[in-house]
Amino acid sequence: MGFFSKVKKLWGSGDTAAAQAPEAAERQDSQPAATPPDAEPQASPRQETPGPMLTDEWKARLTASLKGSRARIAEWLGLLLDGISSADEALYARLRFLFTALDAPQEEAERFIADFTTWTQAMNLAKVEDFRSELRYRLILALDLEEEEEERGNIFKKLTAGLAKTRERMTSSLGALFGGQGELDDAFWEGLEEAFIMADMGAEATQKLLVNLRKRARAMGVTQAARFREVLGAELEALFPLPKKPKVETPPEVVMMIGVNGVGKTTTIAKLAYRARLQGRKVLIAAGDTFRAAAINQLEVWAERVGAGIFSKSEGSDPAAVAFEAIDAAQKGGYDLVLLDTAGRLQTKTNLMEELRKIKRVLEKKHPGAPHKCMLVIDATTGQNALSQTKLFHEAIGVDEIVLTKLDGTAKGGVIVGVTISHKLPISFVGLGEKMEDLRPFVGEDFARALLGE
Ligand SMILES: Nc1nc2c(ncn2[C@@H]2O[C@H](COP(=O)(O)OP(=O)(O)O)[C@@H](O)[C@H]2O)c(=O)[nH]1
Ligand SMILES: [Mg+2]
Repeated sequence: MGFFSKVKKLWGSGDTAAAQAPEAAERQDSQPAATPPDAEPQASPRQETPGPMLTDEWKARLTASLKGSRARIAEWLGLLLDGISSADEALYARLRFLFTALDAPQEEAERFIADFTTWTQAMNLAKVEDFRSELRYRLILALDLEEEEEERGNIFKKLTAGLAKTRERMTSSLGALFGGQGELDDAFWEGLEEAFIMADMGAEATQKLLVNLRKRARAMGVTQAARFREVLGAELEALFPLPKKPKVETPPEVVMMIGVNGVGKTTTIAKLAYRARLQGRKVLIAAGDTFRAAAINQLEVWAERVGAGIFSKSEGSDPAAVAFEAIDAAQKGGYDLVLLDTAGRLQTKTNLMEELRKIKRVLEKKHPGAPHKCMLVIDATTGQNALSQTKLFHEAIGVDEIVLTKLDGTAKGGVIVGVTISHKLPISFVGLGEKMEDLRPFVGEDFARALLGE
């Protein structure tokens, strides 16, 4: 689902009606009744800025590109930003033209633009080079393009770049193994074991992986080291379970974020809230980390920036009470999604686990089905610690999904394989940087390809 309650997808449909110019597309509620069906897409004259930035030639080029056989976000973005130097009326007029061409309801188009304006101002993104990727990500989510070929390629590139160090560490040893002419003998398996341990997969997961690889090699009839790469690739691609889509009988959907301090819980909440908002959902963030006033404050700032509601109580309040009251507020306010932040002080391990269990119980009682997801955030740079944290939280609370942050630039990305093998938990998102756009859905197959290199 995208930001717009209605958009006409002109690209890639292959149907002839859609292959007509969007000018001829049927107009519905978003257009005044008096608009002739063959009129050009127009925003209301009050908002239109004609002139050099919105020429007929430019309109024709964008329109032609929209009618292409696939979504070409880079091309659309290039056209939108061509000759534009800052986030100003000229850019908004072009965005209006784009949204009108796609038949997006005018009110929602204006909301998108207002939202973007607020963001660029709050984040001080005055110049095109500062906000280009931000605008791209917003359009991707708003128009539901994340699964499209071009964007998948873009995420894959980021993932590959993020995994460069892990890949180096792993493939330098694997390269020697796979490059050999020998059989899959004891020396080969020992070398493999060492490479996995080096990549932070953990001892237990390494043993399980080796057993699976022996089976797979037999099944695939691979006996030579030179062909083992195929075996490993296939094993990794098949490894990752998909996250389940939770059934939400009555809204709001409630997601509880857990994990130790510093792994990226709060910023991940901001990123998830931002995504959900740009997919058209109404989001409430609940400040369940009441241990420090600064944590509450940090969340309030994020909520404001990403356009989410915030529910918070004073420092030192009972986090279970925050959870309870936040659900009340969400039900009354018609929210679709509640993201609950929690504390992560591991110094007081038993207290923390007790506190989290209590929050979970309160949620279950207050709102049947909640928490619909318990998401554990782990930090890839901590390597083996991420493995032990997963064990601890999963055993004490029950984890549904994992978000792996800070995968950008770490050499310990192999931990993801270890966590998956040891706990069989799905990884729903990976953090590839500090920007909002750097939290992306995890695709196991892409991860495997990025890790092994192509
Ligand atoms: N490089 C990078 N930094 C991240 C990522 N996710 C979070 N961070 C940073 O990690 C730090 C701690 O994040 P925070 O959300 O406060 O952690 P919390 O204590 O778990 O709530 C912040 O500086 C974030 O910007 C990521 O995917 N990549
Ligand atoms: Mg925090």
